[in-house]
Amino acid sequence: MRKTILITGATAGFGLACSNRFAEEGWKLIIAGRRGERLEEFKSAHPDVPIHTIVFDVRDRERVEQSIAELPEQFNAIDVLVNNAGLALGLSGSQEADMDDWETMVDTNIKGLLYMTRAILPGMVQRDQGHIINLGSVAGNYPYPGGNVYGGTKAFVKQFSNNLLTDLVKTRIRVTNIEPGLAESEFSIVRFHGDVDKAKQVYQGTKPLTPADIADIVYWVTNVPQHVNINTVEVMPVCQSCGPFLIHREEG
Ligand code: NDP
Ligand code: 8X3
Repeated sequence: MRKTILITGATAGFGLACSNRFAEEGWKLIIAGRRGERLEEFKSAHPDVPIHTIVFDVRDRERVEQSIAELPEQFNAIDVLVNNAGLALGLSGSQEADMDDWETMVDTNIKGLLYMTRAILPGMVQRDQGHIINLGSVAGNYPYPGGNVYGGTKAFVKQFSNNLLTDLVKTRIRVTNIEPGLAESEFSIVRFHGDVDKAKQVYQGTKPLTPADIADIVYWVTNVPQHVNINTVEVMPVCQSCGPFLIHREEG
């Protein structure tokens, strides 16, 4: 029997790559995002795959709850939830960062992820089956200049994932936090508010991770034996590593 996966942020990047991968593997897909036309394009391109589309903003709690409550019967037993929708906005220091950018990141990366999780978890617990896969980031583990609130939201995702595991220890539900480093998608275009040239520079001279690399990892963690939980996967491209501590020295 086909399993069911719900992927948020399925219109681009990691979410789109996961949609492709799980469609190829014969799963039923629930794909979500704000750009409905992209979801419909995906659905038309995969006529043999059962696909349900949800056009919503994950920040809209009521709409999230309603969309999950109203899932067609064929799709309402979700085996895997991929909490992927998310974004970074800006790379300014905290003293000058835009408060609206900060709020959008908190509302999307933290609150949106919570709305999704809270809407879907009771069904998983009732069936005593399921897997929640969160998209964290290396930014939740290591600081970098300008990472301030984005990194903070991903640190939240990390700790929330750990705490979910403790709440669910008496169930068979699995929780995995995937923490990628440099990966090329629409991520930097969004971070720089549509400045494509600036976004390109982020990847210049590098061989970054691809969305397909992340989809491979998502597929792998869902396919380990049922008694195995991959808690965390931290992954960087070979060209990336951590920097030294910053030390500011006074002149003279
Ligand atoms: P993309 O910008 O390519 O894709 C982001 C997806 O999230 C889009 O499908 C977008 O869909 C969706 N999304 C954003 N905001 C909302 C919202 N408010 N409501 C619903 N959907 C939303 O980025 P990536 O694929 O790279 O990023 C996916 C996740 O991975 C994010 O959580 C990101 O933080 C994380 N990540 C990315 C890394 C990278 O370097 N690329 C590294 C580590 C983690 P739409 O606009 O149609 O709503
Ligand atoms: C995305 C990776 O290094 O741009 O989460 O924060 S990074």
